Amino acid sequence: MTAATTRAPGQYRLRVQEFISFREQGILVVRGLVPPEDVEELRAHTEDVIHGRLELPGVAPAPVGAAGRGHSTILDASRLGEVERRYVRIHMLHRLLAIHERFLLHPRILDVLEALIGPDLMAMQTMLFLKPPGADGQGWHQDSYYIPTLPDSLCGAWLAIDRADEANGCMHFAVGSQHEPIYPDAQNRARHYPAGAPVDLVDIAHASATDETQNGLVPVARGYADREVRVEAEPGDVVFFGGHILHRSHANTTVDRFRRAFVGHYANARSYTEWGGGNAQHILARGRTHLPFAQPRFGTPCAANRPQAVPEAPAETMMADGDGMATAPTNPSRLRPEAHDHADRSSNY
Ligand SMILES: O=C(O)CCC(=O)C(=O)O
Repeated sequence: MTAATTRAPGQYRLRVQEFISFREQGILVVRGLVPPEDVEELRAHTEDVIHGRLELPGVAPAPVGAAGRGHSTILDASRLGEVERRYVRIHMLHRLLAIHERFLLHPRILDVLEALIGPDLMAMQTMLFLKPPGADGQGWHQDSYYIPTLPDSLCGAWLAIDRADEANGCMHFAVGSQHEPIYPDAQNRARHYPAGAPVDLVDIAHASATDETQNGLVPVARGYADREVRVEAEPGDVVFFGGHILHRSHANTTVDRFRRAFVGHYANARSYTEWGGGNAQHILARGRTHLPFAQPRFGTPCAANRPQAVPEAPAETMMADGDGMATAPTNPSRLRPEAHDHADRSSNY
């Protein structure tokens, strides 16, 4: 997959039942969403990271030979070196490496997000999970706790690079908990609820801790104990999940299998955020917005670098006419199909 190629297998059109399922379950698993050749490119890239063949800007280089040589993903556990342990998870590489930007803006992933939280999409964050054999998991947490957007429209897209199952630490979700508020800690309550939290909302501490005696979300998660689902995934499957749903993953207990995944986080581009440098640092992936946005640093085609992606004028006040209903469209260009980024979807990449 390169910025210039167009081999994406076409637009993914969400079905109504999938939309309903996302709302009811809090997650949506789209099997085989990313084509095998794209997953293979990403897998090969992670091999370069694991084996220290790629210098990551700003990240200390891997010790020579730390991960052995060769291209196999099946590594003898005794050869797992510092590099794999250090790189359980790497954040925000889309700001440093073109391949991460392209996967953050993968059109098939954006197709689904557009229907779930769009139409206007802001691409905010990436995480590359390597999760080698023996690596720890992550305890119960809510992603919007870390990445607040107002209004809150955060959605994660978790792309399996390897097969993920219970043994190597697949994702678990507490179905139903997508309706929970965000449980803040005492320090960040105002970030989530600037105008006041629900009166009985308790502060929690140590979200994400794998130690259940420490993680303040454990009592909340217990309320969903009979609805915890384990999501096994094959390479190319993508799990979409909203920012409120409680989720976790267990340790990778295998001795010979990585559990690699690429995760992007997105919000509706009309949500305000101060996270990650604010809206001006996040890429307009689809649609338009009245808020500032960033260009993709490596030129991956998306809404931000289409000619129509000038910052939108502030919305005109809705005027009531004779029947009391709104009148003029706030911005006529929004109504012209050719002015929207779907018009030339085939040239997405
Ligand atoms: O992949 C994992 O193990 C955890 C991922 C996760 O919790 C997230 O993306 O929010």
